[in-house]
Amino acid sequence: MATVRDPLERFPEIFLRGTNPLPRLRRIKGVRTGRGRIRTAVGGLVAAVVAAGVAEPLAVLAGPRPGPLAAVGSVVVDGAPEGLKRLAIRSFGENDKQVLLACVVVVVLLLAGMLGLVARHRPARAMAGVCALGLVGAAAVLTRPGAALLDAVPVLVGALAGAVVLRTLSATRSVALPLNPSPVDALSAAPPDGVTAVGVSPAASRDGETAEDIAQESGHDREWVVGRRLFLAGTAGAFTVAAGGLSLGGVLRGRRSVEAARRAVRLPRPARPAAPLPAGVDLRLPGLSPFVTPNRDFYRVDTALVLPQVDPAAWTLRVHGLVERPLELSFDELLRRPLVEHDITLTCVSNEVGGPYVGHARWLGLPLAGLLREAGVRAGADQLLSRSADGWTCGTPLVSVLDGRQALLAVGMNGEPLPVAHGFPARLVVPGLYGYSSATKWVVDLEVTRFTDTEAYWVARGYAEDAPVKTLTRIDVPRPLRRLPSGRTVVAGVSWAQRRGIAAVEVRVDGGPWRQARLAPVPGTDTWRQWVLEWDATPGTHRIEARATDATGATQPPTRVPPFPDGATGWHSVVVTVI
Ligand SMILES: Nc1nc2c(c(=O)[nH]1)N[C@H]1C(S)=C(S)[C@@H](COP(=O)(O)O)O[C@H]1N2
Ligand SMILES: [Mo]
Repeated sequence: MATVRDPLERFPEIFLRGTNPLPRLRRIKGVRTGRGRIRTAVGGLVAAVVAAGVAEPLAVLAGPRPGPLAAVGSVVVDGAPEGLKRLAIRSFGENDKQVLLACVVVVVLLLAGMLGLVARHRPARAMAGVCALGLVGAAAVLTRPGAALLDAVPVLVGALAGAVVLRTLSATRSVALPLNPSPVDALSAAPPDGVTAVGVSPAASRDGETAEDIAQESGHDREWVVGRRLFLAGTAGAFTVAAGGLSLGGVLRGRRSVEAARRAVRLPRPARPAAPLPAGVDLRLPGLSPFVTPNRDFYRVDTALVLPQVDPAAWTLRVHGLVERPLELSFDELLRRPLVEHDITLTCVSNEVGGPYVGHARWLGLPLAGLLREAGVRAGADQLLSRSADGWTCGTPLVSVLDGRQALLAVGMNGEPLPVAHGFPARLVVPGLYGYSSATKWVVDLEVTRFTDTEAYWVARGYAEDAPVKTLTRIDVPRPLRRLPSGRTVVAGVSWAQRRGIAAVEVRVDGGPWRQARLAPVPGTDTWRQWVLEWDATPGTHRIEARATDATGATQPPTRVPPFPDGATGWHSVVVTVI
């Protein structure tokens, strides 16, 4: 047997010893054939998967922050041009996060495959490439809010593991195998000098080429000589390690989840409960959005690729900045204060006319105005800058918090602790403002400041500093492009103009006269309002349009305006065919 030069190079041997190289292995010349190229590229992929399988469980052990892939994804999210993000939200809706993570994975795999190819001839460069990838991952992790140096260790260890695998797999080469080697032959044949041809007979193979020939031709006399199956065995082994690592990471993440802590929270009774919803608030029509959106159906919009897991026992809220008496509040202290309930419809600025990013809930929380008065807002301040556990920021005009509306530091949503996806343990809700400028989930910090001093996340990306919700109407029934039987049917939907309230909704068919829809009662101005109109549908294709008028007398303008930079307007219309 030739000498073993490097412990790394024993890797193939381990597999070879355990297997009987099968006689009918086809010859794969690692150096020149297309297959060899695929094989080395696969080596790169395997290395990447192993790197992830090693880094992920370590990342979970290191702390609650997202792992390297999610960190890279978040860097992409934060750095992406606003137009691209809008496109992503429009194209992928609430699956945008999965799509983005999948893109990151694909890019990493492509790079890894390329490094695998490089590793064939330039192992040193490939190793440098792996190091570079590891450093990019580490840098991404370190830019995440709250990251400590320790958080970079898992991705670096993962990169090291990937480097070892890549080196090992790219050091394997296959050569001719005899058609019918006897096991004795195969194992006892002396390899040509300098070639550690374990298990391969230098005797003639099918096309007469021997390990020696290959070694001489290719000049790769330091390479191990192994068969394709060996490579596959190595690959399978590496995938097993990676799959084990990834599922371990998943289990550990599950244990770290705050879901159990959430279920243990007992919300206090409100000191000032909301009045029961007026009878008839919900018209209960099939296809019409229910007045109260169940928590599980509530739209979700945020930049978090991995849901922040904020332990209520460790949570505090800091109130500071331009205040007389900075203060800090624990979750227990928050729950001991007199809480109020309020019905608020939340809307996202990204919602297109007719879109889904609107929902209604009864929120339980501490009035924000009282909390700020306690801290004592100083003259000159005009912005409440709130920050979430994952570093997202939101700028709310101070006047809208202090003008008497029910702005809340909320802990409850429809009678339960906030779901993790909706900001557990605490979030802001301010009636009348789009979520990007008012509704910070996983909130941990309130800074009283000035708009001229700090720009919040979406304002830095071009959205308006002050964006009151615009009056909007959505036709829920009938659905677009529906085929309906002719005769009496209903047109129904929801309209909202938080703070102002909806005074009228009108519907028209095919540009005909506007007709008044019947409005359901509402508990106040801060909620959406259901409406319905009976319609005698005649055969043909029809366009139904709807518009609302708010309580100030302003009617929704007809022209469509896109969501950027301060919210969409225009009439919603639906085309149906009556048969
Ligand atoms: N921490 C955090 N809070 C956030 C956001 C975010 O990206 N991160 N997005 C805001 C936006 S744009 C909206 S519309 C609302 C949506 O709240 P929901 O997901 O509970 O419906 O949350 C707001 N709060
Ligand atoms: Mo939003």
